[in-house]
Amino acid sequence: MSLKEYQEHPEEGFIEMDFVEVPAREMLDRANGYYELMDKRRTTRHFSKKEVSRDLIELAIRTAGTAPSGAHLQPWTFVAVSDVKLKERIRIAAEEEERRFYEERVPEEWAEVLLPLGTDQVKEHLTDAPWVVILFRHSQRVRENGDLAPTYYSQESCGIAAGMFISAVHNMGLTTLTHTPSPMGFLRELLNRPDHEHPMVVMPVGYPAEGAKVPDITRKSLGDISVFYPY
Ligand code: IYR
Repeated sequence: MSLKEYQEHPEEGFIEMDFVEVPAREMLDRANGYYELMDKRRTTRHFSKKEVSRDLIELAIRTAGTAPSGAHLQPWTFVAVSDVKLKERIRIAAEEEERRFYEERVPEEWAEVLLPLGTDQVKEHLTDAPWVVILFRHSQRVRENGDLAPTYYSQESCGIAAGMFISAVHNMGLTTLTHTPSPMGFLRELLNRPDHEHPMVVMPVGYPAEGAKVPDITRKSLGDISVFYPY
């Protein structure tokens, strides 16, 4: 519908919401079940080479694509790579950036909080994981007349979509890692994306390697991450 049509018949753009009420007695069980599922999610950097079908990756991306977004512009492209050669090229370029980061650029106060996570410039996950999914954020959109116009809240929108991708991957019984090589502009060239798309996060997806390790860290308590009124 055009802007003018919307202004004249604003109700025409709306349909009935499809909302199925969950019985109150089931709500707590469902809430608990989801919390317990998500609380088992851990980030490992050690992936198995075991294959994962494309169907599963498509479903994780579809789930991420249900995220709310600023003005419903859906300002994201998920580039899913299983091509071995392309994953190798991504790894080589990412490791080059990371080497500079760890050897030259990392400030002490950043190094201090990375230490417990055991990260370094070696990025095996980029070639071990059967899939590497790169989320590109659109800072602009193409209007019907071909002009570029801004998107709104694209950082927030893509952050939400990434979160939904992560929970979808965990729910299907696989694991993913949010990797942010910095700077990561090389991904736009390597993956042929246009100038208004910005690589935001690299997410290898697969099975954890046998005996995969995770850092021995804890999560903040509810009291530490929330405030309720009234107490
Ligand atoms: N990009 C680097 C450094 C890094 C930064 C943060 I913030 C992390 O949570 C983890 C790593 C890397 O990927 O190693």
